[in-house]
Amino acid sequence: VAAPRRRASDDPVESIKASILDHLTHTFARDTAGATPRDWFLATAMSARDHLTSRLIKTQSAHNDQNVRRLYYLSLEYLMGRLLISSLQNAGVYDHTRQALEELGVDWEALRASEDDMGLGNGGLGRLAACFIDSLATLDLPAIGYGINYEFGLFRQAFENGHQVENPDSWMIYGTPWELMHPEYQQEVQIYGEVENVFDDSGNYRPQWVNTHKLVGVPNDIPVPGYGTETVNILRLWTSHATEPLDLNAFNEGGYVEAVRNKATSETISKVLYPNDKTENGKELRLVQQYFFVACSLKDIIRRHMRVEGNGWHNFADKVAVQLNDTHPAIAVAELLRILIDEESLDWDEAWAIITKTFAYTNHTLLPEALEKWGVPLYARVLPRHLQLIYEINRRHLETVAAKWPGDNEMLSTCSIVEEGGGKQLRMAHLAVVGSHAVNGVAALHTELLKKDLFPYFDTLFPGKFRNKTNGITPRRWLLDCNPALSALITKTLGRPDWPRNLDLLQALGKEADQPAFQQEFMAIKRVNKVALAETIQELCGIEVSPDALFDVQIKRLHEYKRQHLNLLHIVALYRRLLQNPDLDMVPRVFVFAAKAAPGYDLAKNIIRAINVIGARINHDERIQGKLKVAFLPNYRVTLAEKIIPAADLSEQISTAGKEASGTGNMKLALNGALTIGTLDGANVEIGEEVGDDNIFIFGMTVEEVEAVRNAGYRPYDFYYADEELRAVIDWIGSDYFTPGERHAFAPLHHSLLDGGDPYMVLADFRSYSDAHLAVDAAYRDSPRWAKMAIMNTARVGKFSSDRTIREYAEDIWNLPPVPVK
Ligand code: 26W
Repeated sequence: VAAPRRRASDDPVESIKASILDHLTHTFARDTAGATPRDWFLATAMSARDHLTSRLIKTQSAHNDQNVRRLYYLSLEYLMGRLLISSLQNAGVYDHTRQALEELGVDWEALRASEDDMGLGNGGLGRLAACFIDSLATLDLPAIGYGINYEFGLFRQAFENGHQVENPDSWMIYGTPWELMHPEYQQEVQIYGEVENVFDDSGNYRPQWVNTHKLVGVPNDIPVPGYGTETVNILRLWTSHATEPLDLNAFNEGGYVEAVRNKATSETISKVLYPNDKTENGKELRLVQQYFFVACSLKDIIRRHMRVEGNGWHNFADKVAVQLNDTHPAIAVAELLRILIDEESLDWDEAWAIITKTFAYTNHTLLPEALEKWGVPLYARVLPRHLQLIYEINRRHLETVAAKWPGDNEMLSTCSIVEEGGGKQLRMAHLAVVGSHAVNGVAALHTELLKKDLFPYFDTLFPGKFRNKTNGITPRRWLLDCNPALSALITKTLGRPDWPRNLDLLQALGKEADQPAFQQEFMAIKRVNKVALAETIQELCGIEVSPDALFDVQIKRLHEYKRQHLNLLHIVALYRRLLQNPDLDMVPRVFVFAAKAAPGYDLAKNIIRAINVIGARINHDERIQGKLKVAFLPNYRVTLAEKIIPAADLSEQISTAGKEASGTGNMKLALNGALTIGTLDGANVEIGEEVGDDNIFIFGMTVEEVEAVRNAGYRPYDFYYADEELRAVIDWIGSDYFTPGERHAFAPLHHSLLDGGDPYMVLADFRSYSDAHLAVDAAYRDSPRWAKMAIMNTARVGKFSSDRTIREYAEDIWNLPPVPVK
């Protein structure tokens, strides 16, 4: 039945009902009888959006009217996940909307399942950006996130015969209700072309960037509401278009396909997210993506500033702070310099002062292969003027280096932005460090290693530039929204509902950790969440698991350094122990994996296959009486994480010490009452400090030990021969036992562990890891002890709220005061 136009109602539930029905009818032309869950989702999302847009307008006018200082977050990735629940929660209409839908007879679960994830990121870095913009809005900080509106997000993963297969993620094929397109703010930018050496009348060098290719960026804005506040910031994502939709000459000559070629090429830029979180060095389209979004964003920032300030370069850096999320947007340093010098005719020193006051840079990795470098010939073709400017930045930078270390040529080449030898390459991290006033690592240990190993001389050259900002996660999505039962228990126990804005309040749960009644409530919720996950495992993997088993979870991108293969070795060792002693007294375990491998990363894909195939064999072996199960859930993404994390007992954070910059999944799992088994790496160190040694299982070599063993010449065979069980496990995996008729199926894995030199020292840490698991087993048998440990984890990880992280950035790096709205 068609609804009448919406009428205002005093009853919030009635007015939400009216709003949803109104959108169903007048926005989507559906009646209630024929509406699919997706129609209901769209109508509900539009109704939520109505709440947000009026607040968005109010927020933006407040910021504009007061001409406030703003933070601009530049990131090539935003891993947002679904937006419905968080939008409703942050708009403060979640309960009323649920009730409205119930009264309308709509199936809520089906409705929410019909929203596709907004998966515009690879992993930790992209999800961190999403948590940060949530915190920025919640803390009333004036901020805009800039990025790319990829038509295809991270690929969808399926398994065929245990192999990963990738499918395109066409998440917006039927449109998305959250984006507001703003063609009036489109920006034209240029790329390619060449530099003409022109001199003006006074003989000054005035280079001209000519014969360029023009592109148009059209912004799509996503509203970003804070929780428990009026602020609604925006996430502005650029879509690329051609300046001319059609080449009329070609068209008139009958070249129909030729006529739209330029359009198709231009639109390719925002087509697809690169699925690699290691390296895309050398990929031209990736460089074009970076420049396109940086150039559009800077133009937009300058437009906003000049609208108020006229020709106000003098106070640009007072009003504008730009954070570079890794080096992916580091070309912004050269682009702003080009604008200031070539277009605005500022002199070098003035321009450089503005730049270094404006930019700050966050480093997210120490892995050498993940550090961005671009070949000079590619740069010369795509961004010829920027290359000149980078050379000049480098010339001046090397003057300071030479002044500090006179006569030291080695130091010059170490510190240079341009790497000589082989083909010349631009080191984007060096450009970002030189062009920024602050550089930060993402965990205490990571920042120390950054100063010591990655940029040793820069810390001496620029004292005080390097800071730590330990990562955090938003407690809204990662507790309030994903674990409603635990959230309700917390609100009841604390006697106040505002803990999602002040996560340190959870400390008070510590007082209940010894209380049997509280322990039972806490663990009963965990069990309900495990039952739900068990159903999902049945649905997605066809594996039956018992919610009484210990749920042992490793969920993250698949990478050698994260050592999913160490976990696998332990599983195979347990399997072997059970076969040799079927009565072995052990706590039944369900090993849960979820991970995507970069499509070109063969070893990572081989590890996925090994876990799938060996897991299947274990799952079907009746001799072990269901004591071991292995489930690799396909298509890991934010939505799946929200399902797994509340159900986890044990959190695997087992990277080789010194390799994981921070980790953020470790924080999400601990917050939801999972205990960590982990190395002293990344933020694990700080999690251990917060929860206490009794409430975490630490194993393995420290950074110093890793270094010492490597310097002494690490030989995996030493460990292989010294440990009978380890040797048997590796030999077993290397045989065709698990893949009858298919020999050497896991040869890449087997090779990596032994003849390949075991670069991440899996063998060296195996025994210590296995022992830590025995301690886990013992702790889990003692249910009150385990419950207490789990509660202590939830109670003591308040530090890892991204609100704390963002407050530190705002105070220490951005100098950004909050601006309350109304
Ligand atoms: C395409 C090249 C590329 C290279 C590196 C893409 C993405 C990257 C990122 C640096 C990879 C990444 O996500 N790093 C992770 O960042 C998280 C947030 O700070 C940390 O918690 C993780 O430890 C770190 O691996």
